Amino acid sequence: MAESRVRTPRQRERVKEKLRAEILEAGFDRVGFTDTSILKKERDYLEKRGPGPFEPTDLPPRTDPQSWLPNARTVVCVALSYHHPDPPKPNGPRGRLSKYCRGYDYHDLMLERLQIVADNWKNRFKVKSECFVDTGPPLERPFAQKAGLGRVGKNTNLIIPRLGSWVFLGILVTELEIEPDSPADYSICGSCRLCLDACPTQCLTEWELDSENCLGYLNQKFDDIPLQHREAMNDWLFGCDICQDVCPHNTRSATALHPEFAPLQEPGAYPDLKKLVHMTDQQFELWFRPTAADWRGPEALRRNALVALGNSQEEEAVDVLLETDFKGVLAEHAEWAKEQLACRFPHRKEELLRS
Ligand code: B12
Repeated sequence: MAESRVRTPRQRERVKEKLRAEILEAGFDRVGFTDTSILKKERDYLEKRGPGPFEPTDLPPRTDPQSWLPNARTVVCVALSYHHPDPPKPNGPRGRLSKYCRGYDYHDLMLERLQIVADNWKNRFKVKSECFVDTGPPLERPFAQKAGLGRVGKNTNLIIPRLGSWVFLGILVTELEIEPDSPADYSICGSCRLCLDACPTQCLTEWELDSENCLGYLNQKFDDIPLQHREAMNDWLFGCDICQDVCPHNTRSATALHPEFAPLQEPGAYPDLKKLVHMTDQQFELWFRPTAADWRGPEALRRNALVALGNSQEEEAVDVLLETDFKGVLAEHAEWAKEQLACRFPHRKEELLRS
């Protein structure tokens, strides 16, 4: 391997900085390197806690880079900012997508960029590498912290100086030996508890998230939204940004660095709820397929739109609900929404309860 020819620490540093520059050039905002030792604290924690929803169930590989690639020498962690300011919310009954799924899907985009680096190293250094963006075992946040990219905050998100927590993470594990960076070990949240207090379902305790009660999970799960969380869902259609919106580290974070994550024309940041409840499968394909809000299919979004209608302060929401007959899971959510609106707009109560 090319790296083994490099002898002095200074030379190793120079090679590392050259490689870092190349990876940044491939289309990332931050790059950090760490060794392939097991994350012991996280391994013990996961063993006690078990797997949560949407997490891999095979626990040992999550913290062990050697299991991702035999002969792995280095874990390369990358971050890419997706922050764009909230556009003004148009009038009428509207929902809200969280920032991470308003633009193009980060998975494909980041994997493509990481693969360019992996292919390049394969040709130049004859080394194998594997790439991950939510797509495999790695526990991405703790590895990114160990590679010096930033610190995990009380809201459990990785917070990077000047970028805040509005970043996607990815990992490339490689046979190439690269000098590790120092882990980020500064303190980050102090006594602040804005995120803990702002969460409408109170699913955060310091540095720990109860996923089953996180709106970002509830609006992505199948079947019904538990009754006790429907009001808390407010207008969130997919994901939730509340614990990041209130974070002081995010008030001055870099913005609009990458046009690929700016809200698309459709569905946009605030989808029209009328359009969403009537959305055909073809329209779903057209509007949501390019984004990261597509993976649960159209029915979850229609259901969430009904909950958002029930939480709407706009009287037009009543007309949208009266226009259509809903079936299955949707029918029950439509009934709930009608009851909510009947309380909010008592002069429409009879119409709503008759329908
Ligand atoms: C499953 C998952 C979810 C689940 C569960 C989230 C969670 N907090 O675990 C749900 C659907 C709820 C979710 C929501 C979101 N997600 Co998500 N998610 C994942 C995924 C696929 C796995 C995460 C996982 O394994 N969690 C399990 C817990 C145990 O691990 P962890 O939080 O990563 O690490 C913690 C533990 O190790 C813990 N820990 C370790 N030792 C110890 C010891 C003690 C005593 C304690 C208390 C804790 C502790 O501290 C770590 C930091 O929280 C990752 C991608 C990946 N492969 O890592 C993306 C990922 C974490 N998600 C991401 C994003 C963007 C989001 C959302 C912002 C999307 C949105 N707007 O709705 C929200 C954020 C919610 C939040 N506050 O965390 C990004 C996070 C980027 C960042 N800056 O941190 C990731 C990395 C995807 C990516 N490739 O960019 N997500």
